Amino acid sequence: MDSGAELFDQATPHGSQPPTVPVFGVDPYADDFLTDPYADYEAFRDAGPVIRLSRYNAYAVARHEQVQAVLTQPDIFCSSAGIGLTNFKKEKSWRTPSIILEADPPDHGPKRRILTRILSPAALKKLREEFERQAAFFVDRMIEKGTCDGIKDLAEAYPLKVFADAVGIPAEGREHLLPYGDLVFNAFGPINERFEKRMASAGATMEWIKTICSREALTPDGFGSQLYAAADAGDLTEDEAALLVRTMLSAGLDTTIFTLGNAVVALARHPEQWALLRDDPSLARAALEEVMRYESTFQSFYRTTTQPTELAGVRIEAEQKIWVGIASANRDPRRWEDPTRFDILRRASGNLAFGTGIHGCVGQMIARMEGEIVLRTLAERVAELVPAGPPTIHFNNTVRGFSAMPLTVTAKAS
Ligand code: OVM
Repeated sequence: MDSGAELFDQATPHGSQPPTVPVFGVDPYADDFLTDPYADYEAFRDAGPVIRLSRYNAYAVARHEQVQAVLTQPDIFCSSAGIGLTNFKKEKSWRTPSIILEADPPDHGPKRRILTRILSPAALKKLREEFERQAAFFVDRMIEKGTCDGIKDLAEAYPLKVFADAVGIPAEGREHLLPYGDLVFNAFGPINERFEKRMASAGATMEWIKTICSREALTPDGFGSQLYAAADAGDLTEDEAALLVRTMLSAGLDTTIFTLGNAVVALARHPEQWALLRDDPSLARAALEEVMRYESTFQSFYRTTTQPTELAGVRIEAEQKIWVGIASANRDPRRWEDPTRFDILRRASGNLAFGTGIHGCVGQMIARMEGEIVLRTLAERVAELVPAGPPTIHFNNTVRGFSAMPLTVTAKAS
């Protein structure tokens, strides 16, 4: 899909600004848009630094420069009105707002610092060996099967084991984690049919999430219990500890699962890139970074203006939702050479897949650790990684990924 812009006179009493903002009527949440959004992103970027999405009464930024500008001015482009289309100042959210993601300074910082500490390099170092052991287990199981599903057998199985264990939630009930995440990420778009359909069948999932975030439900050694320890130290209330456990379960699974899946799909579809990685497993870090640039899991979300402002010469009123095109920024030719090429040897750092600024992903080190370990383990143990059928896309308003990727894998000679 690729639909051109109409020109639109900015409705303003003041007149001291460029006369037009390009307007797009396309629905960026329609199945056919989500199937392959990249041509539309290109049209968004080429139309101008700031455009309008008329269907959602929102502004939009799709170029790297403006995405970065919006994310690094949280006082003007705030998060406390919600990062979906729902404006929390006017409408009620489907759940209690997150006290970190959907918060601004000065509330945001103290919560952020607690998560930064719990997810510190020293804390992650203690987990590395077990994460490596689990990666070897899942990759070896794929090799034994020969024909397997790169999504179910690896991309989903791995974080559902290692990250959920690290948070300290029981094994029982983990099947609720993906349906919950699907709701969370659908809600960062419009409250559309896709969201409503998932919500209609989510009763038991919502109950389970609530239970699992409580002190009693968590193992004594995980991240969750450390949040309750922060509550005991007086740094959080008990309710806030529960909400930050919820944040870990909301933010830490679908994101890494879809990213691992996007890595498997990209490598299976680009045999010459897979060969580079397989022949040099130390490229795992770089390959992960390029996957995040090329097929960004977190495609888009919103900020809300707190005051009238100007962005790239375009005046924007207060209380306006702005669509922030992360995945589009990561393919902006103004920033990247040959951006549609998947190239694990390029310098992909500087991509905005983890966001940037004060809300930049606080879990990015554990996410990178999972990704790097899985890709390195594949490279060390697998010779052939070949599609055995097409991937199945998973439709979500915010995250891009796949629900199946049939593969044939063979072992490396040892
Ligand atoms: C949260 C939350 C949920 C989803 C994602 C996220 C990427 C945070 O509930 O705080 O960060």
